Amino acid sequence: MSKLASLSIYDSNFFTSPYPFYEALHQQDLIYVDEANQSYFVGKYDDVDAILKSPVFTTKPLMVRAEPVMGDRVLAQMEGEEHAAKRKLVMRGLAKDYFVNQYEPMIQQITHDLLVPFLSRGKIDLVNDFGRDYAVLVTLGILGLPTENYRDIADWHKGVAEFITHFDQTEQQKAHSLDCSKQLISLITPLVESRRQRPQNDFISMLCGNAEPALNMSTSEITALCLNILLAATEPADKTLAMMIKHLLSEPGALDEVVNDRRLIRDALEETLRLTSPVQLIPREVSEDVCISGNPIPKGAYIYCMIGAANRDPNVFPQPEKFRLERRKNAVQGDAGKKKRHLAFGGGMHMCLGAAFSLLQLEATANIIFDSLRDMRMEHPETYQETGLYTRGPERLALSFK
Ligand code: 2IO
Repeated sequence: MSKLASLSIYDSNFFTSPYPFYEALHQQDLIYVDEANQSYFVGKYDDVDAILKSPVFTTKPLMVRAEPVMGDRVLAQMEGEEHAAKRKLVMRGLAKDYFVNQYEPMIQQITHDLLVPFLSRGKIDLVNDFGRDYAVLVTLGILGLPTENYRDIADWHKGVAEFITHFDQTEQQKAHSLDCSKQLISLITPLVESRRQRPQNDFISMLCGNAEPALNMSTSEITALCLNILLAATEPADKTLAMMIKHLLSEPGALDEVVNDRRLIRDALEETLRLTSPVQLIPREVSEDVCISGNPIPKGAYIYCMIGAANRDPNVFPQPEKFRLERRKNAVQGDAGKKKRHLAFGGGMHMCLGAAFSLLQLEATANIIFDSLRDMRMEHPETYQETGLYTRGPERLALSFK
């Protein structure tokens, strides 16, 4: 039986590191409640897993969190046939054969081009010198959007992401985010219209539905879907990459092991997603009175699935605070005999549709980094700091290499 404990998401200790709060949650079997905001923060693996799979917990919070900056509904707000058809269409665009033939060479080129200026210097900040540009360039490449002014696009993306992931935006900051959203929408809208007139062999033309005329999406829906993909593919990518390198450098012998056996990159990525999930929270609204681990929760309350906490549940992940490359092999089995996976990609019908793609993407990039930056070391490891409550990642990752 778990008990309710108060938590303020504005608590500066929570912002500095949520991990001690997760540990207390598991040790004392807690559900956190933020009374002022009628919000419950749930972090037990089995609770989170069940919430994500249940239609009782709706994605209604996205109406206020995401829709204003997306300009229309995002995929996660949809259900039934509409959701299934649109999800399938996007997933087809991200399929493995496209990856091998089109996206992988593009990802390799972007990675290489961004690394080149640093190779002779022997130093790079993997977040600020590489990751930010990398993440947005790859996403623009997938969507077939122009890359000349990608730094502007990166800034607008940042404004949009802040609207969705920051809880304490001032009115002024909100206005800035909405302005960034306007800029992106006016960039993408004419492109959608032109692809509708003259389809090409690209992602947006595919969304315009020449292959799937029955879907008949409006321009604003397609634009919102592009913004959805821009955000979902960009935000977590550089964070995950930098945190993986950080973990490999912090765990004695781990980097060498992976550099010498590249099949282990996949394990390193999965373990990074578990230990330091780039998306920490998934919001839901409960559509009827429910009980979670014995606690009554009223209809209409917000539930934040703390996937970052669920991924450190000691009942599922022994010694959860440790980075272990072999963890996946030894995973705990669930009821159906299936290995219990981390919940960093969410779960249920809205589980990340880019999960497989993102792993292939980061695998391709990590391979090039390992080939190009030999003998990597962390500079000033004591200054390493992660930030963010909703999406979380390192502020910088200063490396030296040969
Ligand atoms: C637009 C939060 C980076 C998604 C999103 C609010 C919907 C959905 C997610 C992820 C990651 C982003 N939610 N991707 O949590 O598309």
